[in-house]
Amino acid sequence: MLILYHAPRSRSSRFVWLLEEIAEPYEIAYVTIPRMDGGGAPDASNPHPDKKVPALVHDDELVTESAAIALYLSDAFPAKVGPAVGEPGRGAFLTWLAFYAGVMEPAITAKWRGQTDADPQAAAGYDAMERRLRAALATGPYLLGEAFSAADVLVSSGFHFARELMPMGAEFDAYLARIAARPAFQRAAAKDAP
Ligand SMILES: N[C@@H](CCC(=O)N[C@@H](CS)C(=O)NCC(=O)O)C(=O)O
Repeated sequence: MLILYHAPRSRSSRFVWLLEEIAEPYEIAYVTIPRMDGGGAPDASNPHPDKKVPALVHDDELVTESAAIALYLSDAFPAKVGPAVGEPGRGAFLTWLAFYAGVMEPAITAKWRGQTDADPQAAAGYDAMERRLRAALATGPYLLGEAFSAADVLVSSGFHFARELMPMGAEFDAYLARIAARPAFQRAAAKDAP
């Protein structure tokens, strides 16, 4: 049994999408979280140790942290959303998952806090992120080339969540259009709608 603990319009939304891409049976357990507007509250039914989302439970195994969940699902359902150990592209796949968590999230947060305007180190971090994304998507169509993967779910979700904080340009617009055309993305968006 695969259960996603999910709060709509949050970091767990992308896992509705990833699970739709995987197309294996899953359940969504809706939980509340504290929201930026002061609404919401931690939910006692959420197994996440910090009551955050996403949290995934698979056959009694709890996985938290978006990059870990993406890798767990990719490995649990081989040949669907990422290369397995020993397959070509595995190195790039792991790199993008870690890049999302270790480079993109901090860079986006720095931009949101206005630190990229005031702190040269924060600005350099953001610029480095932008360069890597631009270079990858100049060849595309996806981060791993022809093959769509869970890395695209994480990386593109940064754009969907806060487009104004992300780099602008034709290669990004084309990438997001390709993503938006995916049936699994559309099914997930409908499920996540208010
Ligand atoms: N690093 C975690 C971050 C999870 C996270 O911060 N989720 C937010 C929703 S977007 C949350 O649950 N916030 C509620 C809280 O902080 O209590 C991940 O990527 O999975």
